Amino acid sequence: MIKPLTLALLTVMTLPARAADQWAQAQAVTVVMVDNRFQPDHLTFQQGKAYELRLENHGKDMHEFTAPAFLKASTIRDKGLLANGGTDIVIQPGTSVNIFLIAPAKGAYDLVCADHDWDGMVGSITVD
Ligand SMILES: [Cu+2]
Repeated sequence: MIKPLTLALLTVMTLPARAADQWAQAQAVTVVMVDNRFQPDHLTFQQGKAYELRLENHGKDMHEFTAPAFLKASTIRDKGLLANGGTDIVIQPGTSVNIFLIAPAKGAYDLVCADHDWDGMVGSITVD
């Protein structure tokens, strides 16, 4: 028979491994940013699933993945990659940012580039 303390220890030791597993199994999703568009401009995620979101800026201008509601509701592994109070991710020209996240509750979320929404650099996110 396993004593309660042993069981508790086993649980504590198992949790970090399971979290690591979750990130290791993250599905890659790539968004390319050009001047001034998201490609693709619509993203679909599944609630509770882990993703590695790769944001590549192929443009000459800085672009931002501005999705306040989506980013705030998601579980973000590397919160240090978030800018402007957690509302967006800044991608300098010719660089990329990889961010691991777990998709939040089902729904529709806005996506824009805060610098170029005036030029139609907008998109959308759906979580199923
Ligand atoms: Cu932009």
